[in-house]
Amino acid sequence: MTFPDITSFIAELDRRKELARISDRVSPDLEISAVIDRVCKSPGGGPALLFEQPAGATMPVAANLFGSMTRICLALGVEKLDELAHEIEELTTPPQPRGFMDALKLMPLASRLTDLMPKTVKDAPCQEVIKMDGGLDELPVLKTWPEDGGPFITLPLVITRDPETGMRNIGTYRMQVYDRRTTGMHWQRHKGGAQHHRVAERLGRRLEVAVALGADPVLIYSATAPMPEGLDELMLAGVIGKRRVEMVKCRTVDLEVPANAQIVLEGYVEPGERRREGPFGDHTGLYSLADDFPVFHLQCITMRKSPVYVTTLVGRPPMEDFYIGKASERIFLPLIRKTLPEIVDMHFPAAGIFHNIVLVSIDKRYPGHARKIMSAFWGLGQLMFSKCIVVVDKDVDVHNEAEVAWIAGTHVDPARDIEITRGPVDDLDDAAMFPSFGGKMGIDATRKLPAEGVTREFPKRLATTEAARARAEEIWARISGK
Ligand SMILES: Cc1cc2nc3c(=O)[nH]c(=O)nc-3n(C[C@H](O)[C@H](O)[C@H](O)COP(=O)(O)O)c2cc1C
Ligand SMILES: [Mn+2]
Repeated sequence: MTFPDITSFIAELDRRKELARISDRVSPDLEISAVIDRVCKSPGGGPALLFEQPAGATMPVAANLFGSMTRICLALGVEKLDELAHEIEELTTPPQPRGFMDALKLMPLASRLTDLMPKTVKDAPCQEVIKMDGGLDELPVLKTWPEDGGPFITLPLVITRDPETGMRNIGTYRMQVYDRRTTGMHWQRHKGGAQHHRVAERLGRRLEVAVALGADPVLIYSATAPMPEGLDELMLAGVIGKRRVEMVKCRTVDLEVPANAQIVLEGYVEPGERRREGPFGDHTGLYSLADDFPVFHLQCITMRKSPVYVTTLVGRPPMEDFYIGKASERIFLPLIRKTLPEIVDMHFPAAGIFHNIVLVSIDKRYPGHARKIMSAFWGLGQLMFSKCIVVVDKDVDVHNEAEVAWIAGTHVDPARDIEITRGPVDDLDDAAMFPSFGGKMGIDATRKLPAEGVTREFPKRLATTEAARARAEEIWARISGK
């Protein structure tokens, strides 16, 4: 089961005692963020938070809604994230028909796919109230860290269309509030929104933008997912949510927004316009430096009668975005395996903020195989940002970071097993030689083959006999009182 909107999700979290309600008048200026940070740093990620009456605000603020394994699973309608991986695997691996009757059996698959397409509705909760002269001062936007350039909307669904092809994109890009009608638009150069803006600028045209705040959990997740360019995030939402996403036409721009959103900002980005954005306390745990970014001009706000402002805090890991990223790690693994079937598993440790540390296990089949995987990642969608990739054999559990460290330490000769290259890096990587262009490292921690020039004998791993192990378990059960 997935949730029709964010309020039903919040109600379910409440029922499951996964929500802490805070009635104190906590300030959106640093205080709410400090509370979120404290909660995220508690074991397991702490509860979801509902600030019922933030100081100076006319609506409640919800945060850390997805910030635990339990809640990200609940949000996406599964017990374990791997269930989603299985579904996606099934959906993307159509059985091979051997004849007409077999082919007929495939029909349900086709109808399942059309069942997932978004559909347009006329009446939408997100348009209960329409404010043509509405301003961002109505929203309890958080200033998150002391040296932030201002308040930032951190969990928006930014919707644009490619001015030439009409293809839709939805991405989560922070928006710095400059005043009641303008914000920054922090789509980084590699992202879908930035590409649409590039096309619009080439055509010398204004790019219409709609921003949905507080859509349903599956949609909020889907906007953060590293979907290949040109694939609609709403299809992914359809697959995960197992229903068609309902969209409604905006009032002032030629775009559609999720009908179930809490708040919608309609507006546009002008070609050529830039403004200083940042600094911003980022998910690197550092302040991202101020830089020039496009500007979003608000022309209309629509909302529910009693909306909730849904937000997230980024900062030094672990934070809520670790769990959101975990979902992408699991969901995209089967898709990556479509072209790289030798990949057994992968893990992005929280401390590595997704791409700084990437641990991959492979079924090694030939000389240079680990390096092939590194090259593939460096050329594959947002995996291109992978800064340090550690490749291990399939018998290593990549989710056990200590095990990977042990294996890397014992299996790697740095003079031989490290691959250094250069390429595009994440915009937020301030250690890189140049902005968004820098070095990457791959560590081949697999067992080496003679054909890789390693003819020295390599020792076996320690393990006792089955019989001795069974005896040990028996004695352990007794002395540990189990
Ligand atoms: C909480 C959060 C905030 C994010 N902020 C930004 C941002 O400000 N700019 C950006 O380019 N990407 C940001 N991202 C990452 C993008 O949402 C992500 O790369 C997404 O896949 C982009 O989608 P796209 O490929 O359709 O552009 C953020 C992700 C999360 C989870
Ligand atoms: Mn996209």
